[in-house]
Amino acid sequence: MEKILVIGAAGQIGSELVMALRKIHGNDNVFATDLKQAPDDVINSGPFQILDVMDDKRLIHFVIRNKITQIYHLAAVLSGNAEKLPIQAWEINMQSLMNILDLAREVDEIKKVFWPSSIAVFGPTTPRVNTPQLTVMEPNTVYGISKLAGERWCEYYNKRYGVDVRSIRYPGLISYKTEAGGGTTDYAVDIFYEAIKTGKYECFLKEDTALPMMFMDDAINATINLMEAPADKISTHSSYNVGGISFDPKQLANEIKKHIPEFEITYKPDFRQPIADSWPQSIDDSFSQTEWDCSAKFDIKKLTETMLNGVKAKFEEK
Ligand code: NAD
Ligand code: AKB
Repeated sequence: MEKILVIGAAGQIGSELVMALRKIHGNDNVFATDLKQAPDDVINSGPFQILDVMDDKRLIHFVIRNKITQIYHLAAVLSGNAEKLPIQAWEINMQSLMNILDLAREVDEIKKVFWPSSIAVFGPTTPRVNTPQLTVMEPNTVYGISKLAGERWCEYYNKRYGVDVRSIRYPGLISYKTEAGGGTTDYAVDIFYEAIKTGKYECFLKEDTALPMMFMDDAINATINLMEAPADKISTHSSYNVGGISFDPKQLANEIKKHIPEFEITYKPDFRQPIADSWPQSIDDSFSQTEWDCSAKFDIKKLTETMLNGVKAKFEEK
């Protein structure tokens, strides 16, 4: 029986991943942890504890006491927030990963680790359309640099110490359960809240800034598929490309207008525009697809409908 630790369980991905893992492995076998309180369903359906991933001593005690066999390490400072405090972001993103990799090396019971990378590993010199798995990688954001360095460390710990660490370069993730965590792709979440609340949205990216995106359900399925794939199918322990869908703010606004015809969008690019301009517009995940299933079911139409209904229901609950 697996005993799973999720670090960053109060965040955008963690809050949904914990619930999906509890359905598969049983509520009591999935330990949710974060620096802050998680949503009610996470706290009420199984174990939840405040735990700082930077505190390696408490972390190792927690892992041994609860006989943890798998770790999903999701805590990080995302691209937009990282540019505001680059050195602190580097410290958190790198040291937390090193704590987890060392733990997995030292504790025999830990059989698998999941750590997410990002499309931010690519940079302005990378081919931006259908970006392949192997290509030029010269990220120019502190977040992207930390993710690229993290990928190299994951591969190193796999080759040198046999740690079975698996990773996805997530595109921008879109969901309504928990707020997005300070990234460059967050406009594609915020836009739905403002569309419903005020009928207007001022976008911090230009209208034609295409980026790869994915609805959360598809991201969770891809993550679980990767973690459940047999070890002999998994050739890559740095990180895998995952494509999702690609659109720009104008296309998303037009999709929203099909449901809210009076919706208005304006554009006021800020410091996140150059970050977005340095990232791919679309991702080629054909290599990943040969080893495990990372296909997306949500297109822009289904994603828009689901987000509008989900955000509306959230406002009605309040
Ligand atoms: P998030 O900011 O919503 O959640 C991160 C969580 O980690 C937060 O709840 C935060 O409180 C927690 N955390 C921060 N420092 C911590 C610490 N020291 N100890 C314990 N917990 C701590 O982020 P997210 O969107 O859920 O992203 C999770 C991971 O996925 C990150 O590594 C991120 O880089 C990666 N990722 C996310 C996206 C996306 O679009 N959401 C895309 C690519 C990669
Ligand atoms: C961000 O915008 O920082 C994240 C990501 C793509 O890694 N959503």
